[in-house]
Amino acid sequence: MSQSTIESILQEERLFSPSESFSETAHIKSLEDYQRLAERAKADPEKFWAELAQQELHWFQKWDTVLDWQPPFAKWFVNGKLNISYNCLDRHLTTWRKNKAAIIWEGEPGDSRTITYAQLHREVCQFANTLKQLGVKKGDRVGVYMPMIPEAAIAMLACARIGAPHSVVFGGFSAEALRDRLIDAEAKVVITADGGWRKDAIVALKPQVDKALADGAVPSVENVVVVKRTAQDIHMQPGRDHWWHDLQQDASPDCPAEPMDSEDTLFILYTSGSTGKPKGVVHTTGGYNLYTHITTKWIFDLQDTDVYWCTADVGWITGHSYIVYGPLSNGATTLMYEGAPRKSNPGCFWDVVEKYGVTIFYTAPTAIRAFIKMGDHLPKARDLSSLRLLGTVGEPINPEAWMWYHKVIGGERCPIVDTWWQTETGGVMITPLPGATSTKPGSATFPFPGIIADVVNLDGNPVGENEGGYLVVRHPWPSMLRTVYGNPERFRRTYWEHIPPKDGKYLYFAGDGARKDKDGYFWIMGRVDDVLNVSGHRLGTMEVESALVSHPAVAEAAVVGKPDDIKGEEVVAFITLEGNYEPGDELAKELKQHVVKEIGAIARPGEIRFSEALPKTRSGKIMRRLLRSLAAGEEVSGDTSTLEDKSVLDKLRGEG
Ligand code: 7RM
Repeated sequence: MSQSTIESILQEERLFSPSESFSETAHIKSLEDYQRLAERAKADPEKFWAELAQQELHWFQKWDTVLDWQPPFAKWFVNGKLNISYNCLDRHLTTWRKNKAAIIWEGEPGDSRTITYAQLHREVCQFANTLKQLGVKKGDRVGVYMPMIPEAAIAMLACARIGAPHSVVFGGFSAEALRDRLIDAEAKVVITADGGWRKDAIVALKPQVDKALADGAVPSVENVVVVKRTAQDIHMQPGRDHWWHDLQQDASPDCPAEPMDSEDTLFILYTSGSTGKPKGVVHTTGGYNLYTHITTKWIFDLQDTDVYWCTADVGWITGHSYIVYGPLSNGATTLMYEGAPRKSNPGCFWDVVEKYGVTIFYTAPTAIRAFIKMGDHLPKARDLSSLRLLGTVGEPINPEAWMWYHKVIGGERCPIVDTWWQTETGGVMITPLPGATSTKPGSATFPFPGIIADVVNLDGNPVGENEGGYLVVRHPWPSMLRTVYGNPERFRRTYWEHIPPKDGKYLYFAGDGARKDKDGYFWIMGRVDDVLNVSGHRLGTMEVESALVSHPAVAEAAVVGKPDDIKGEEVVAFITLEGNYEPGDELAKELKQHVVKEIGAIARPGEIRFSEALPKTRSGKIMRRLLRSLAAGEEVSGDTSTLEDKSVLDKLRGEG
């Protein structure tokens, strides 16, 4: 965050209270209601979660222990048996929701589809049988590399139905990134599409899968299932590749949901950290089902008449928890949109809101900032009066963007829920409850009932009012990650030992900086590690650096984030070259393209700066703090006494 943003946030005093009419019908109606819940949960967390699990979910068999906590390893609802696909589908079929729209899909260009719960159930069962036909068994991992089409949700639910953990890889990731993830997860099958629509163009997905699997690079993959979406020519490898529609045609719609153990893995989702390759975050069945269910219900105040739209991609955790599992578990209507705002159609989001009468809209601050720039005339030309609740996620929202969202999109009548959470937390952790919480622009407000969050120093002691510190969680929660796939030590080190445990008390370290104000409101300041947040997407500086040094011209690379008005942060790479290469625009372009090839377009550096040397400490560590200041065009301040060669700084500034 820039200094000016921090200052404006520190002065933020405005308070927005929920309207009486909103609170009246809300699930959680008042601050007192919230406090009562939070206190009850704090006094006896296990009882609190057990009661909700009993009320809100269908269990084939009840658990015998609510929580088994062997820090840092947690088991929730031990020996309970359930199936999240059953909770998202089957249980609604015996109610009036049978013929309610489960998924409204708005595709590109001009396609659309509405799928009722009964229809979705049938398709999921068929695809579950298809997977079985391909030899997928309980416990086998399935890779999903899809555009934003209903088949992505169908594939996920079908995997869940037979107990095969899915690992969804965002369709914007490159073949190389896909391959790394498929190898790590040892996926047996990959589900993909021929292509997808991205800003008026077709992006090839199947050819990326072919590239990822080439030369037997992922020996575990036996079959590839391909949805025909864009219908361009693609290569189908006999014996390995199958068309979705061919397989579905022969599949029986009868497939009972497999009773899963509460702690059976539901999915693995890769996310960037500050070191090494992306981590496979493991989520299990029971706790994740409960937590995404109840957070969706209370935070978005879901009512049966709502048309709920989360603009994320299913390739991210937000898509998993708040497009697919949370809404469907509640029997809601969830909207899936394949498009994205672009020059040729800058008002497309508002067209979708108007067309379907969207009532709840959940998006990222980066999108809001882009809309501000595109102009108020776009939303103002549409009827947005159906909206009753707005949400944001992915990065801190600056108060200006919050106010614009409130006024121009929400017509000053919609509460805004600024939801803080992570891939690792599975569901939203710090958030307003819209009928209860008075909001302050830029603050995620308070922890969800049952979540004991705090701001501490590196000794684990709480910091003072308005003092910056590290955001932690003090007690396990149902949807917490259970481990890093194949690497429990990394799980322990990264999240639970960063702040050394004292007297057997473990703190979950989120990697974010935060402060609490005089009223106890949480203000999230952003990452404190080497993780960037570019347009709400997490990116490890090391990942981008590894991509860069894999290019023959690059001797050394240091990547930092530079504040950006729209994207939040932009990737800036400082590069030293191998002796026989010359810096120049051509090479800079080539290096940017190289990063796109290695990771994907989301990681493309906005700027490449060539340098003869990088600023390092005497022990050889790159001083990113200095590079960040340089990238932001700020005066390099603070302590430079550990800098090994002071002339490097002058050279980087262009004064050498
Ligand atoms: C859901 C998601 C997680 C990181 C997290 C934060 C940042 C997310 C907010 C936020 C401030 C928010 N998962 N973050 N939400 N920062 N206010 N409301 O984004 O794993 O991809 O990223 O995103 O830094 O650690 S994620």
